[in-house]
Amino acid sequence: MGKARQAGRRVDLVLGLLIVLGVVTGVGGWLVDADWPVDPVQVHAAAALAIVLVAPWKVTVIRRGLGRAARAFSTKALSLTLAGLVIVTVATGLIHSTGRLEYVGPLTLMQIHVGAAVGSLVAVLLHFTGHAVRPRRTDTDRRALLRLAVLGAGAAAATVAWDSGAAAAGRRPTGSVPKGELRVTSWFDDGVQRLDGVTWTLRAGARTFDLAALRALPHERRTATLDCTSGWFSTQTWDGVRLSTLLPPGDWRSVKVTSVTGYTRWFDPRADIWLATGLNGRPLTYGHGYPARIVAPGRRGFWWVKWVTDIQPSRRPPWAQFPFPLG
Ligand SMILES: Nc1nc2c(c(=O)[nH]1)N[C@H]1C(S)=C(S)[C@@H](COP(=O)(O)O)O[C@H]1N2
Ligand SMILES: [Mo]
Repeated sequence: MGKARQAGRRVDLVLGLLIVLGVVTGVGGWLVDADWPVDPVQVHAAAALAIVLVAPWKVTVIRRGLGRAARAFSTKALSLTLAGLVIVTVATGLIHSTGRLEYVGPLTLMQIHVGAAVGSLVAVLLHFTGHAVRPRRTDTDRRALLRLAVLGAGAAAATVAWDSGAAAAGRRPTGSVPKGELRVTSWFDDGVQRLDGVTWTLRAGARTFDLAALRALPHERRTATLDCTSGWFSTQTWDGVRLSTLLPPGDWRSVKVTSVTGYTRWFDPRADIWLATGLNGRPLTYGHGYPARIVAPGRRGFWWVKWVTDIQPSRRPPWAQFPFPLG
């Protein structure tokens, strides 16, 4: 095998691994709760910047490949598609971290980022099944390992530089940037519900509350930070009732909380979870979950179920649910 081809294989292998690392740490960054002592987003950024550092070599490899008449058109098209998707993924991720841009047309930057990342992963899999780049023993000689170490150090240095220079100040370990106000956000396609406070009812176990009855329960005020996986967080003051007040812990494994839209999460009955009716001293707005929504301090935004209508004991342990909402 020629030297050039081997160099190309190594660049491909490293890029493939970096893309996988990026996806794993990206999903990891969505799963971490606020107070976990890990910071996958830092590794996520380092993987992205390592891709940028390797890019010049990849450009050379791609040029050479495109020039080769023997390569099928479909292979070339796939390579270029993959390159384009990776560029979009890395660019949207880095731009997001600056906190300067949220929307591109109707899409959030994070939607584009995740969409392009999923596309990249699919293209990587097709690429490697198309012309399998299997690691060989000779790929891991001392020189290759040394280069890998240099790349790692370069990526770490670039991450520190990016963090202190370009990235928005005050980001959380989840990568989210600070916002003064909550953004009305849905996990997937739940539209804003405009519920009628007169006819709305809450079922909690065997009991049923109307809004007046819920409001008559002793409320407590607390400050909590909502940290959305779309990459922002905001700290606000909430008025609410503990879940354990509405449904005293009993002989069940979780508390199932359901929205009028069917959006559902299961909580540990002993966890610090609230049903809020007020935000900053006022009733909730429709967009933020009127008449009642979950406040889950320390949990990512997708746990904060809005437009709650049902709170029921469940035999399902809280860990036995999909990590992200399906509804
Ligand atoms: N019923 C329902 N509740 C929901 C969602 C949803 O799509 N449907 N989105 C969640 C997500 S992803 C976030 S970040 C928060 C956003 O709360 P906000 O719109 O009050 O800022 O609501 C959560 N609660
Ligand atoms: Mo979210």
